[in-house]
Amino acid sequence: MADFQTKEVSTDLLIIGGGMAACGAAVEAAYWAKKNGLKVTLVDKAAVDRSGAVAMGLSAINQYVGLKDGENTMRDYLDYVRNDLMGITREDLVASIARHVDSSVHLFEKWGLPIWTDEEGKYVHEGRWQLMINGESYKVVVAEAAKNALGMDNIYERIFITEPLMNGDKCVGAVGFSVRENVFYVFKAKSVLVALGGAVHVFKPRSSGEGLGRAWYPPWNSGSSAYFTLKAGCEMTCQEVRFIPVRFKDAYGPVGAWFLLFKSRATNGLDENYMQTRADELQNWQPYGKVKPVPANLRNWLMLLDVMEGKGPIFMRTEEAIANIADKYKEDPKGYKKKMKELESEAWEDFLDMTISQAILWAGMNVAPEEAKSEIAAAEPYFIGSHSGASGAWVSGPEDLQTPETKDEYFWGYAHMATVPGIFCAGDASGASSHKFSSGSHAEGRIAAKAAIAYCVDNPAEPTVDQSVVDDLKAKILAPLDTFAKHKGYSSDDTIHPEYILPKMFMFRLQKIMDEYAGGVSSQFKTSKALLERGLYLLDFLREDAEKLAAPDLHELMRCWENVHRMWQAEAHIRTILFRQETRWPGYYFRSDTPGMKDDWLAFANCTWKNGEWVMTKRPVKYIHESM
Ligand code: SFD
Ligand code: AMP
Repeated sequence: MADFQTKEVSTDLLIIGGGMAACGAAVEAAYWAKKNGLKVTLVDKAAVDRSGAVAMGLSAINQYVGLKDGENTMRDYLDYVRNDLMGITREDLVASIARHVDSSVHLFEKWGLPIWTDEEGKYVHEGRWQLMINGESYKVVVAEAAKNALGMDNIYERIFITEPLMNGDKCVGAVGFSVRENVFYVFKAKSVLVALGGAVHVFKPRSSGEGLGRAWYPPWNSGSSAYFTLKAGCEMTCQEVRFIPVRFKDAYGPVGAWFLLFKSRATNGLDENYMQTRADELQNWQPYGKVKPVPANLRNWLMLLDVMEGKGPIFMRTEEAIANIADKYKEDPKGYKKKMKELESEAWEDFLDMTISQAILWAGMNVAPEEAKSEIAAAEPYFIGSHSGASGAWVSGPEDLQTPETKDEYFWGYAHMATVPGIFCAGDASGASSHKFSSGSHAEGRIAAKAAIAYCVDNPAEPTVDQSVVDDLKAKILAPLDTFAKHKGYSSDDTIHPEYILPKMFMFRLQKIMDEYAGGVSSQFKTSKALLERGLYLLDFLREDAEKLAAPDLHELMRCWENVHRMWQAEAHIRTILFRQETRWPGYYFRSDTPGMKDDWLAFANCTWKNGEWVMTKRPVKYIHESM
């Protein structure tokens, strides 16, 4: 530790994370900061050009509401999100994002992102809310605008944000370390915008052995948003609402384009369509069982019922879907050939744009999607507030979207500010506002950044930092390097040691606990009070051993803290599933001791970590005007 320098950076607004939400925040904050003579600083653990979930690119923009185009009303979108989340949603937040998201999409287009258009120049939709893009360079395009807005002098890359910097109850910045050089960073700020993404690898993944590490959501998003906000004392929401996506098996290629654009079916090993053969099951989950589209977790559930009865494997009928579209051109052999080529290249581009490994797996297995069906499966659980999960911090809605009934519950001054003053959250970091995806996360970053700058203007006092707090944090954060240095060489294999635990082994233990007790893949997503309590008991031992994490180098030091962050996400999850005495999202998790939905649980399950204790709070679900 002796050769570790400390660098201090003072700023007004600190944006932590460099993904979609952070890039949106950067663009908006730069504008308002300039007007007010304020400084904005952004810190990312990676390089903004290719960091976060959109690193590989995307093939669709999944939130485009089309409000001005008159395609949809706000109520249409609010109903869609409410139904997909089985009623648990903050409509004020969803509306706040939805009314700005189209403008983010128009900015992307202006900055150079190719959005598909038809002969009339209209956007090509994948589904009602989704637009097709040539999105291999999506993140580069969005990052360029953020970099231009802030200037590279205000962007710190490859710094892993480890802990909030607190002065009593007040957040005065963040600390972290460079993953390339021996430098410990202290960022002092009047306001912090948290956009550190979701959490992957909290649960044991399906991939193992040579495929280990492959996941749908990015493994480098390791629960830092949840950790940061929990440790800062923010109230959290929907920590039980994990997301389990159905994905092409083993390389996790997304299914949206196949279900929506190509209008494919999925069938089981007996060629049955579980959405038809299991339709009666939807009666058990009313009123959400009757809505269209069927909520994502219920679609999963019908499929899982087949799998649990041994009726797998489940296949995406790519060959059938392509044939159905091409059939319309059968009369004209030349046109048919051309269409087939077009469909074939669209099928491959979908993966080449956002999940290259799926295209590689197809190539490696000689898959021609126009000839053969491909296997799909429910992935392991992820924590993601921006897709069809909802976990994140509990944030204030904007004032103008409140009703007299919601105002006292959902509004406390600045839009998208957490319950700790000065901390703002966006994208995966903010909860109960699902279905924002890449575009909505960007829009939420913009909304939160504008509010955060207003907060800085209203609260101009310089942050007061207690040096002893910084010294303690530095010692704690760098300790794994010392632990390794002190004990290495004692055992014949440095990965197995009586005095310390390496981050990978630590992660395996965490994943095993979550998989077996909290309803992971191996438990068919089933759990119960008894299992969850046993999981918490085992997590206690893991937390004790976190003190013995060891790191041979800076990269492994990052791995140590990533896994501590995951562990906190895990505990928030288990505690909140325990707190909610029902099963509301059966295709995400099923509590065998409380198998159905209960009316008195049409409510938010929130948690706060305060003075070393977990405080659980039930908060009411209140929708905003039906006329919106
Ligand atoms: O089809 C630290 N997503 C999709 N969105 C769409 O709009 N269309 C799609 O087609 C989408 N699909 C999809 C998607 C994601 C992935 C991985 C695939 C396919 C394969 C979802 C969006 O990508 C997602 O909603 C947004 O990106 C969320 O934005 P944000 O900002 O909340 O998260 P981020 O972009 O991952 O950025 C996180 C940032 O934090 C950094 N970071 N920095 C410092 N210190 C730490 N401790 C940090 N921890 C993390 C990261 O480096 C990153 O910069 S489809 O499948 O649905
Ligand atoms: P995915 O590729 O599964 O992440 O989905 C991309 C988008 O399509 C998201 O907005 C999903 O909610 C939506 N989607 C995926 N599959 C279906 C389906 N079968 N029915 C309706 N919407 C879907």
